[in-house]
Amino acid sequence: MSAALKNLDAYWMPFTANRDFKKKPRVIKGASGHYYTGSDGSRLYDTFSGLWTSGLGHCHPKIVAAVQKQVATLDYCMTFQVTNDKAAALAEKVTAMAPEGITRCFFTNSGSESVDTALKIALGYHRARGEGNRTRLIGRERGYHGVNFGGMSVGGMVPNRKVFSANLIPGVDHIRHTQDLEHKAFTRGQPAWGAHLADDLERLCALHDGSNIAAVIVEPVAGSTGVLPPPVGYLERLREICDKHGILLIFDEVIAAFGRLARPFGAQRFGVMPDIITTAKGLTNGVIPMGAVLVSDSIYDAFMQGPEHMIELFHGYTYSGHPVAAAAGLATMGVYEEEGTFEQAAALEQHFEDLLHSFADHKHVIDVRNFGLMGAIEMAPREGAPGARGGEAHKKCFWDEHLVIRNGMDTLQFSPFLNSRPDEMQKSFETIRRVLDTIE
Ligand code: PXG
Ligand code: PLP
Repeated sequence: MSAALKNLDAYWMPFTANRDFKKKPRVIKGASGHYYTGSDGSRLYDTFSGLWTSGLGHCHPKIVAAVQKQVATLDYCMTFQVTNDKAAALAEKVTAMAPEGITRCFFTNSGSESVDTALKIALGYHRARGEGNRTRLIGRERGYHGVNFGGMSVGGMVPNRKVFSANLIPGVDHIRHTQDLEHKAFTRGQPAWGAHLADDLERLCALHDGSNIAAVIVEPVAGSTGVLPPPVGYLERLREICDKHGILLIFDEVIAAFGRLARPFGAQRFGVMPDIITTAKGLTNGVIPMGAVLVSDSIYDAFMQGPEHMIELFHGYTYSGHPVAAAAGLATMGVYEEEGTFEQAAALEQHFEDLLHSFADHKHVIDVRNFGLMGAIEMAPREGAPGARGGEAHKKCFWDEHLVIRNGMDTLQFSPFLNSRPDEMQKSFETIRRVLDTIE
């Protein structure tokens, strides 16, 4: 074992079973294209594009070069009352790719920060327009909006909320989730059943009076809780109800944006326009942490009042619009365009869907879901040991098959590269099948 690996004691790992992990650590020391290099020198295929982050593959030469150049040109400058050329250029680029009407861009460093920023913008917007009574925020069960207090509160991941239950922000409610094995197990793409589940928002509008609600936040396709594509007509219905009650609709596109749904933004794929979009991950291909919140002119304009020398929104991060992150973002957008990445992603969808759904007959599998290049295979939990099957699959893939897969409990999630090779994609699923066959 190398010196670094002997010293894992100091390292408190995020979202990891630390004690179990440290008995036999899985450590990556390099990457190139679609493969990682393990600490033992092994080559591992990555079925998750990092953590939904790296759709172009790892260490893309154009992004690497842009970062190297930027870090030697302008490593940092504050973006409060000063800014840098790269942040300004990236804001222009990203809003040009956004759905019509989405015209302004606020930078953060992560999805969690994007979500908390978006919630604050929504509250500030209503107050600026004289509707300060609109304070309530609505999320959805099984939603994931990061781990900061705002995002955790509107989120619907039970284990993430449990310990902090008494400290979640007040004034938050949740509409019900859209998962239902009885009505839509093994659906390919968007389920036909379930548009009516959006009417749960009307229930909350009736309970609180819609005039007290500031915003509704949903992922267009729920990602972290096991890939839940929206039922046909569901997002349209949410939009309608929000319009009826004057509520802002926030799409959390931390996963969905930048090609995962074969468009710059998920909103464009579904043809449903939110008022605010949160992003991160694919904004820089995961190379440098960065997020962005995109809003319409009307939201931005609502803040632009009062004395001109005064700050309009008392919010921002030390690293908002970091020049090296912005350079990575600009290079990433350049590659998406030059390589036709979103078209490549579209062309892979059918193959991906077929491979996923070939698991429908497997003895452990109780559901398969997919949309765009997001997919999930859900296994039944082992009696008395939920999560054990998924965990075992993950470890076997890593150690025995040199394959990095992602499991949330017993659901295997897939986020293939937007430029995957069809044969490698196929091989990875053949391997997973072999592994599932060996698991009790
Ligand atoms: N919103 C959404 C929709 C996300 O998917 C976040 C916010 C938070 O982003 P940061 O950058 O703060 O992590 C995310 C992040 C998984 C998994 O296994 C997904 C995420 C994070 C961790 C695990 O699917 N998504
Ligand atoms: N804590 C302290 C003491 C700080 O000075 C700052 C920023 O200046 C923060 C927290 C917030 O850090 P960031 O802007 O990186 O989110």
